[in-house]
Amino acid sequence: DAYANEPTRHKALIINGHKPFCAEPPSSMLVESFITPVDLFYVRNHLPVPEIDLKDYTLELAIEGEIKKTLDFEAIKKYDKHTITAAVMCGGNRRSEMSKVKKLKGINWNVGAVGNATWSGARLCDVLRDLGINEDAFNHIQFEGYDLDPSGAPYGASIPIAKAMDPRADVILAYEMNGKSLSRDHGFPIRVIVPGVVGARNVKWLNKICVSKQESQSQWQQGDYKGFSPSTNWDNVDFSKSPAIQEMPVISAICDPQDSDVVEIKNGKIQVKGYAWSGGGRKIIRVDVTNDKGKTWYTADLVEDLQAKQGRYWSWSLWRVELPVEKNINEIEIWAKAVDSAYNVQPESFANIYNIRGLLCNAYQKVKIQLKQ
Ligand code: MTE
Ligand code: MO
Repeated sequence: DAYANEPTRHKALIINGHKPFCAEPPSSMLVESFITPVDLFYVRNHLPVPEIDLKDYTLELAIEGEIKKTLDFEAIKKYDKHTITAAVMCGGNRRSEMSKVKKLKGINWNVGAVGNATWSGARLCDVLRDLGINEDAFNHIQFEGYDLDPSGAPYGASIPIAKAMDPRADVILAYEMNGKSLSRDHGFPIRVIVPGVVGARNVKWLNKICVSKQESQSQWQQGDYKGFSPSTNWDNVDFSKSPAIQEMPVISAICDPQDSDVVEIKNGKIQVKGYAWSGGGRKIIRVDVTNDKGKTWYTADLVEDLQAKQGRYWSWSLWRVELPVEKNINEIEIWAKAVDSAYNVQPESFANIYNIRGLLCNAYQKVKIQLKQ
């Protein structure tokens, strides 16, 4: 059994898949802290967790498949240490809401396939600069993990070379998460953090970096993690016609209360909490919340990364708002929508963004709750 040696996990995690292991924290715990504790950070594995001994660890650097250099762990640590705070979000986060529109394929994530952490490591641009490549002669930087499928093929993904080479894009080869060595589930000893980009490109257990004219040819870059029209189905889908997801769109979620919770009214108000995030370093500038289907919108208070620089807002924002509720009403529906620094707004309904893989699930969240007078 390739899964015989998996790490132990926090008991509070809600398990969406055992082999490979996929799990998310309960939504109310998710918004308790701006920095997500490592053991409550969602886990999305596609394959068994590899067992890596630090003294045997190597990272290969290749150009068009030809290995140019091999770094051990110490060699990576010699590079300047760079620390960022960044959210990582699965492309399928909130899929369970989209699946109510129509059947789709994918893990049934609630709102918890996201976490916010500090990551420290070497900048990818520093490591690549030492390879002495001509940036204009290539297009993509491919990554491979140590985790292998039954045929021996590794997990793989790629990002555009411009993102990889830009020092302000903050792409790092991370060896620390929240100030400690990476845990096995989150990529020990080294993973790539590509802030502002879909989780799938943040390759864990990094084994190889390849500079190439081409994107990664892996299943996860070519035949998955792509968006389609709501009318595309499994009979007419052509994966070669859609670009691989990189930067994520603006999204928010209501985490506390959750659908069908019973909530106590205090001084005529209820408290609502959640998170909001956008890809590409775009800051969340506002979160609007309504409890009368959009007749009245209340602006939430934000907790945000005050150190982040413009265009490099990789962290999520937490938000909270007190909503006034009328007397003698037993049930209300709460909606939330976020606005990012490019004034991108979330779409209202899932019906018009439905796609067969259940990705990019960023419609307004709508939760119905019961009120206790
Ligand atoms: N890297 C490897 N090597 N293997 C994987 O299965 N899953 C990807 C990405 N990197 C994956 C990987 C996906 S789809 C996501 S959403 C994130 O890792 C999840 O990161 P986490 O488990 O640390 O939260
Ligand atoms: Mo993912």
